Amino acid sequence: MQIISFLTLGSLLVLGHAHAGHDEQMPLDYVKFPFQPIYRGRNGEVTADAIFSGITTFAKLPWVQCLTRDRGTPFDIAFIGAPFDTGTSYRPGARFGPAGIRAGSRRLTLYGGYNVPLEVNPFNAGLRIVDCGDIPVTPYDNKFAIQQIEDGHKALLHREAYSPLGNDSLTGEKLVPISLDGKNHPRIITLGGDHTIVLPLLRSIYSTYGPISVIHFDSHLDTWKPSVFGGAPSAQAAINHGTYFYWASQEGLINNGTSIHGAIRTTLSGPEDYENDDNAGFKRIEAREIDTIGTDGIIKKIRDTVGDGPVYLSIDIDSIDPAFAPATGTPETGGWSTRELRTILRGLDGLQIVSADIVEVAPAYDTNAELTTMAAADVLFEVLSVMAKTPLGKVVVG
Ligand SMILES: *[C@@H]1O[C@H](CO)[C@@H](O)[C@H](O)[C@H]1NC(C)=O
Ligand SMILES: *[C@@H]1O[C@H](CO)[C@@H](O)[C@H](O)[C@H]1NC(C)=O
Ligand SMILES: [Mn+2]
Repeated sequence: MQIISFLTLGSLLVLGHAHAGHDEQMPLDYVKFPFQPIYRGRNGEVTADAIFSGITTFAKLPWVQCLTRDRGTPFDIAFIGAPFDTGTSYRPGARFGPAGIRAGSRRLTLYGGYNVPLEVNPFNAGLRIVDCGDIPVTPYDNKFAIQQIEDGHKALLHREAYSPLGNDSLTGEKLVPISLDGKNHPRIITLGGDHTIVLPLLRSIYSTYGPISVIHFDSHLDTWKPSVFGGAPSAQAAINHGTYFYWASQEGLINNGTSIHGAIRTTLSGPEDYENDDNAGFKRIEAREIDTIGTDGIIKKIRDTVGDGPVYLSIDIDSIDPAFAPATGTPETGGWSTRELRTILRGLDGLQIVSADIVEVAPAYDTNAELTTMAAADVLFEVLSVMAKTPLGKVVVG
């Protein structure tokens, strides 16, 4: 097997071997990061699989059918799509977000994937990282779809991680899991979908970690009461991409006072929207604060708010200015640059980020240059890097 001598990646090699019986199933053996020697050239040189060829998964990671035939295959971090966009108030189209983000992510490993400022290669950090494809989501019935998303996410999250929990990277002391059941669960990165999906995702997170602190990058609050946002002509209409945090707060899924929004710049129905947001348990960072306190100040505010506990990270692509990420459901000018958001995300290094998502990517409104889907993929590269650096566990004191 000539592949072996050219692969330096232990963890993915293990994955390939674990599936020796599935050789006919192309992606598992076919997708091997970084440069995938498919065949030897005339002079014995190795030709890499080009990043623009083949089947597109996130960052060309191995495709594992986690919800169906490969449900026994463990992993440490999984990407999964939730192609739902019938909770959208303005531009629809985020159902194509998972496919678009995957297309925008193809180049992530072109040079190997080493993250210079974070000093880590998340693809080569000893973790098994996979793309699970998409959760099947009906476009005909929101209630049913929201349940599908919760069930699909739980089916992945409730498993145990592939790699044993190691030792604390700073102190070297043994780590214990932070989950309610004391098990070491994998981390899930969900590709939306409109922001409504975060309600079922938080229900899943709650089932594993209890009430969670949320870091939410968005130009909008998304804690609106249904009577304010959408008018709520029916119980189902009351659950949409501007109200899901209201419901999450009502259901007790979110820690009160240790959650925070970043990049807020929406207009309001009135100042009382902020009172309502306070009641939902959130602190706020306005987009314009970047001009006064800078990225360092924003990072400090976030870290001071969420502390050392488990945190869920939800990124609306509209936190980035539409100059950099135009393809989204409800664009707002005056946002952060892609560079600024990436810097802020790197500033979350060391936090216990249990899972994350990126939402509201609607590729139909993108430029031909894939500005938005590329930004979404690069943002997730920072999230993945931060996750790869920090094991999900705590040191037991005493
Ligand atoms: C963790 O630390 C223990 C000693 O406390 C050591 O025996 C073990 O090998 C370490 N594990 C890793 C993965 O470094
Ligand atoms: C959160 O705490 C604030 C301040 O103590 C309180 O006014 C609010 O009702 C709480 N919200 C929830 C959802 O418990
Ligand atoms: Mn949002």
